[in-house]
Amino acid sequence: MLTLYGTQGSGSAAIEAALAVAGLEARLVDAASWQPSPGLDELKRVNPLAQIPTLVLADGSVLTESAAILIHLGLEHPQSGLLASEPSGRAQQIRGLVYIAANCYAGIGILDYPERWYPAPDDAVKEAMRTRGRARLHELWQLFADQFPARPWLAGDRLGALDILAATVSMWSGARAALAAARPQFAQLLARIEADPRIAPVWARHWPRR
Ligand SMILES: N[C@@H](CCC(=O)N[C@@H](CS)C(=O)NCC(=O)O)C(=O)O
Repeated sequence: MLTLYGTQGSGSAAIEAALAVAGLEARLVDAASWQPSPGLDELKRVNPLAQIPTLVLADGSVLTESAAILIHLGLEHPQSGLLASEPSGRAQQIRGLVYIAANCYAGIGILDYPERWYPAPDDAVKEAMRTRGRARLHELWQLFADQFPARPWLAGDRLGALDILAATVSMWSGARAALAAARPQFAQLLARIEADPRIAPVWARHWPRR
């Protein structure tokens, strides 16, 4: 049995969506570093960073990092279409997954926790980091949209891991509104991904008021 640590509105939505696409089940443990809970105590024992998503595999090994989890699921379940079987397309999908994790997701971590990156920031510093950080994040998304074409999905002829991670990480820090204005076709693609019958129920649980 797989165990997935996560909480509503977080990056664990991406892994829940990927599990749904692959037809896999997991024990879900509600846990997040920002809300004390028995689940958080359990999460800290398997992932000292206490970040979500964290997935514990059937053999007890711990997988962190959204891109790594998605790549693992895609490789383990080739019939899911999470990753392309054709090497050149798959290489671009892995590139896109790492792009989102390394650039966009990491940037959001700085926006959410400026005090981890700047010693005792006062309100002015926090505001300056937030304003410039959001603008930088939106630039990073636009560069992503320009470089990763949908044919008709980011993962090729089937909706896959890259679609799922793009749809998840773009939910935060105003990225969707910025993309709707600057890259409307890409924003429409994100809407199509969310509307997929395997993804829509996951989104309804994580973002019920949209
Ligand atoms: N590098 C990780 C980042 C995961 C991450 O930042 N998750 C957020 C929730 S969406 C988190 O747990 N933040 C809490 C913290 O950093 O204390 C990944 O790609 O999965």
